[in-house]
Amino acid sequence: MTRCGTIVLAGRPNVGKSTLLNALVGEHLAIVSPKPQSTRLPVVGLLTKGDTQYIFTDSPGLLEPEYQLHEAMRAAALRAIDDAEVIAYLHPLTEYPAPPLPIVAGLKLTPRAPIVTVYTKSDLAPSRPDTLAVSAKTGAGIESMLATLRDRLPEGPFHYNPDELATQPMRFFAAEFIREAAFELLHEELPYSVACEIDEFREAAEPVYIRAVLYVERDSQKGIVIGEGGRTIKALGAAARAKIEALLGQRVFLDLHVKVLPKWRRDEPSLKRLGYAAS
Ligand SMILES: Nc1nc2c(ncn2[C@@H]2O[C@H](COP(=O)(O)OP(=O)(O)O)[C@@H](O)[C@H]2O)c(=O)[nH]1
Ligand SMILES: [Mg+2]
Repeated sequence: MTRCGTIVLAGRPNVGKSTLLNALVGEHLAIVSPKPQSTRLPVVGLLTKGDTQYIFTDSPGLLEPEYQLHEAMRAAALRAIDDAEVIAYLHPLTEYPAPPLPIVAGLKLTPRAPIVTVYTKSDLAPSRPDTLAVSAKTGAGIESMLATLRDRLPEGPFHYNPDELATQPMRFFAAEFIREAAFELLHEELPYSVACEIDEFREAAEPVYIRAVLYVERDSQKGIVIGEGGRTIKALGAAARAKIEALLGQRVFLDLHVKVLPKWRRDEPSLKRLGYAAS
């Protein structure tokens, strides 16, 4: 009998959830940044190995909301925890021991699903007996993490074709990779004011044609994103295009524009329009 089920990667911001999702799936799906709170929406990654299909969900970090975007991110993370069949609770090994998840997450009730505590970034700390520890950097511990999760997954048929790695459409990843490039190339708080919308995605074109709008919150930010003589937006577009091409396996023409959507992080209609808040 095969096994198949959903596993949410949950934990505080910056513990390595997105990096681990990518390592598990073997493909760069979830955006990663040294800056915390880069993940805004759950990203699903699939791994089919032998008789088991793992449906992993990367989730936004559990945090105290400071503004409406944060509230939407926290709600998405809590929904992902509620929906999962197994909770992989990630915490850095350098900060052993992990406080209980309900405390970290501010949950009123203990979640229904079994919780597996997984220590991350094991390459940065000495190993400890009797702890499940992984390094997404070196791959250490991943096999034993998979074995532990497998035991907790329900028996049942696969939900997806074993060759599939992702469930979300390419335009979702295109928008995410533009944001990832913004996290790499823009400084300080500016990446947090960046959102992205795909206006057009012509997959049949050669190269694939994508028209995207990068939104910021203020005019002054627009100037910085464009940069002197358009230098910054050009570099950002090139970095994002390379990421999209790597996942798509095809050449891409990225037509990238910058616009101001005033205070979108605190504006419910804007959050809905950008797909961050449930409509
Ligand atoms: N040394 C080390 N760094 C890691 C590891 N996993 C993630 N990181 C780094 O930790 C930072 C946050 O990672 P990210 O996956 O974005 O964390 P998230 O906010 O929990 O999704 C990034 O700079 C990663 O490169 C790991 O296994 N080892
Ligand atoms: Mg993340």
